[in-house]
Amino acid sequence: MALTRRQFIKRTAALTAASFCGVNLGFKNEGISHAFDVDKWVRGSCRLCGVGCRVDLGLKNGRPVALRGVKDSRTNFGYLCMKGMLFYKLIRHPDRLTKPLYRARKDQPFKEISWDEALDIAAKAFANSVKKYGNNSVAYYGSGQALTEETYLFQKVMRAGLKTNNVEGNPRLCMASAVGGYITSFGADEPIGSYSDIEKCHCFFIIGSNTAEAHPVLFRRIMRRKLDNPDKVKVINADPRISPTSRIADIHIQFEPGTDLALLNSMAYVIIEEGLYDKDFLSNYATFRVGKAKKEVGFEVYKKHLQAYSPEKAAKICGGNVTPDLIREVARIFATSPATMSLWTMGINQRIRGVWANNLIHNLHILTGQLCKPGADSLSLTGQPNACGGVREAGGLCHILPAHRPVEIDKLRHEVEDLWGVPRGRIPAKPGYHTMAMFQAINDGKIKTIWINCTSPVQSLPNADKYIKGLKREDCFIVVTDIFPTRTTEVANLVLPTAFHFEKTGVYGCTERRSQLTLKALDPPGEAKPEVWIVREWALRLSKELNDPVIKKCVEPFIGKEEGFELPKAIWDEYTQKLTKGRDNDFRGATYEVLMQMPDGVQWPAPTKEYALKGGTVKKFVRGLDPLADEHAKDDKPYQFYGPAHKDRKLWVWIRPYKGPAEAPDSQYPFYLSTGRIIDHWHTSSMTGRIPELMSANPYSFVEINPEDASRLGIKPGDMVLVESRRGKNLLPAKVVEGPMKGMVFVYWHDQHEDRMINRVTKDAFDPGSKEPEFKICSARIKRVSGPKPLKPFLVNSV
Ligand SMILES: Nc1nc2c(c(=O)[nH]1)N[C@H]1C(S)=C(S)[C@@H](COP(=O)(O)OP(=O)(O)OC[C@H]3O[C@@H](n4cnc5c(=O)[nH]c(N)nc54)[C@H](O)[C@@H]3O)O[C@H]1N2
Ligand SMILES: Nc1nc2c(c(=O)[nH]1)N[C@H]1C(S)=C(S)[C@@H](COP(=O)(O)OP(=O)(O)OC[C@H]3O[C@@H](n4cnc5c(=O)[nH]c(N)nc54)[C@H](O)[C@@H]3O)O[C@H]1N2
Ligand code: SF4
Ligand SMILES: [Mo]
Repeated sequence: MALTRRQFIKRTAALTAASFCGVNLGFKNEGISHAFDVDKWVRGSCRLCGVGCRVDLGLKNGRPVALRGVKDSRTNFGYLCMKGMLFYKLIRHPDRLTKPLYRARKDQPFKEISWDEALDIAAKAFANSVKKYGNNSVAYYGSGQALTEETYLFQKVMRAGLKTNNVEGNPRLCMASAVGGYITSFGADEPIGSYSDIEKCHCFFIIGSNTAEAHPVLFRRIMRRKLDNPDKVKVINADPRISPTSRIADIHIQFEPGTDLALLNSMAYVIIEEGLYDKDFLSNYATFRVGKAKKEVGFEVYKKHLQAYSPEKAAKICGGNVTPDLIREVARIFATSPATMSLWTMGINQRIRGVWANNLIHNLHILTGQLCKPGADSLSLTGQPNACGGVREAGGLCHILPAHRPVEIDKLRHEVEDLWGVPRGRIPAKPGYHTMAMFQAINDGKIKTIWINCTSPVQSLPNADKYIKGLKREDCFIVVTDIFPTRTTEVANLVLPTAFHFEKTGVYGCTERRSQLTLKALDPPGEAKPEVWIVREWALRLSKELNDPVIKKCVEPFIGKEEGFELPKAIWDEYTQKLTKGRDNDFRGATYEVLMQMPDGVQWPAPTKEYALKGGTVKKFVRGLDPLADEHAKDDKPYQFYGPAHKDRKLWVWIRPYKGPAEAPDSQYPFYLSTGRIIDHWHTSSMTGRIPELMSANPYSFVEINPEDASRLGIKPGDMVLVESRRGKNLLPAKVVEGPMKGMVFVYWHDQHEDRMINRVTKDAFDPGSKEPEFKICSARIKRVSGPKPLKPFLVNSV
């Protein structure tokens, strides 16, 4: 789909109007601040997406009244999207949880209890499970939205205190495939480059990402780059669905869900066939690999593998609008542009071949040398504000300890035990349950007590009904820490109210290795408490219950610290000064003191204070730009790939064959069902559903259907449609739109109403490597049930 320039500008203008507010181009921050009647501004980060926009919260008589973007921030330059402008309304929201609530049985009503009682109950529940069923009967399930200090402390107490690696979180549903891709392709997690490559990029390859709605401010930067240089800059969008992102694309590649592995291999085929690869880059920095044993093979073997993906063959696999010529064209643009940047999110990660799809994108960058130079990068966009900082870096998944240390490596595990001052052998050598295995273990009665923090798995897990059964078991004790009632508080025994963003201090680390501090601006409502206080107090009681001084030892450095600032600061100091020392995310320079001086935080690695005060590292692995590349240099080459997972210090080009989705359409369930996001809502809508401006824009979810399919099935806009899979069904209003390709429907997953919770329909198959579920593809059938019906928005509003 090639757009004319006029069409392009028209669509872009419409999109801009719809997607943004508070874009104060040309004003100074002082100008903006005068527009609001506030007493003071407190600096922090946006609570919502992984872009990591920098904000100031405005207070008037101690109440939050406004948010503004920070003009000096190199992330958002003062821009904010609508959600980012409005989340301050949650801070004093009347639905906030304000008291600890408890019920011994899930069929009883909750009653209010004191913190003393609540912490005792939580400690006894975990201690009793451990005594009766062993250390693997307890678990923590956390979030890429928890502060780094929170995730770090939870996982420390679980691993070294309770001797279990059952530490997981929602990034498993989200970024796990990207982690797997970075480690296997580059030897180190997280992107090499930064957002600042956008302003130097000539070809944007956006695949499986609806950047316009999911990363709106970043999309704004991409759009401006394109608008300012309409001929010089090309945008290629690859997605089975036309989304608002496609509207700035010169080329939109539309293919059957799951077939992009064939497309990416075919682009590599063209690059090699036409000699568009960078021979010097390859011979200096790359090797070719295959299989589980990561066997090194020659270029010829790789070329032979690609024979199955000639454009003619791949176009047949891909379907949609994919032709051999289209594949050749995009491969040429990708390879020959002065600087190419790939951007992707869940269309790539949430797949049973998510890691492979990531590898195949990296392959294209390695083959063409579109890496490390200005404007070129293979940049996976992170969804949540702290999936990188808190979970990927600080030890929030069952197989990784803080600072990118795999649990299974004895030397690294012992290093952590020594740094924590706990006996060697305290942390088990075996990774714990990954997310899907963890919830299966609850179904099977193996996990008896779980702490769920800052996430709502009842709504966000695939094939949810299957796992809700387990969560409802009376023999599984569930502690939930949240700020609002949710579908998950409905299955809890103990609900603990926590402080929200700006009611506590701590760090978020976004997509581009950038960590930013948010300062406490006001007290939490009622008796809500910061998580770091809750974990410390719980651990002290747990230590007594189990008569185990090592548990106390885990929180000893933090005893007596004031919870609003001193406590998170002490945790951050321990993590950065001790745990990141000598690691690829060495962050000793980024102290609270430094972070407080920076308008937009620091990018790791940043080993010293002086270096951190300059902002940190914009490009990893590049000599002169990355202090660790200089420190670890083994020769005089400009790039030094010192990532801990590749001892050969090379980038790996992978042989990864095409494999389709776990469940493809058939005669009974003839449609592809995919799910995702809308600009105004955040995930389960527990937050955005409570902001009237956002809720009235999208009061309920709907199903997008291609006009051809709709007309064939007699479905008109607004009609009620049954969307059904082998697992469950939803009843949703139809939106007939030139969005999903023919044979595909797309459903938004924010709605909490039981008829519109699409995870009752999705499939829980997952990638064997990353264990990330395939939210993006399953098969379904659709049927018109009635004409339009008035629908009421729904939120769980009590516990
Ligand atoms: N407004 C808003 N923004 C958010 C969030 C939110 O809830 N709301 N959540 C944040 C989080 S945690 C995340 S992870 C990100 C997610 O950000 P995105 O991944 O950009 O958003 P999604 O809507 O989940 O899916 C993106 C696209 O994947 C496409 N897709 C489906 N199947 C395939 C396929 O087989 N191949 C390819 N190439 N593409 C496919 C879909 O058509 C869809 O357009 O958003 C973050 N930002
Ligand atoms: N069908 C489908 N399902 C999906 C996806 C998809 O694309 N399709 N995407 C998946 C992805 S990528 C993700 S990341 C997950 C996200 O799924 P979830 O993490 O389950 O969704 P959220 O609504 O972000 O849940 C965050 C919770 O934290 C609470 N909260 C807010 N602030 C705080 C705080 O300071 N402390 C505490 N303790 N709680 C707080 C909120 O009220 C909310 O209940 O969903 C996954 N599920
Ligand atoms: S783009 Fe993301 S980080 Fe920026 S204001 Fe919007 S939700 Fe917040
Ligand atoms: Mo996510």
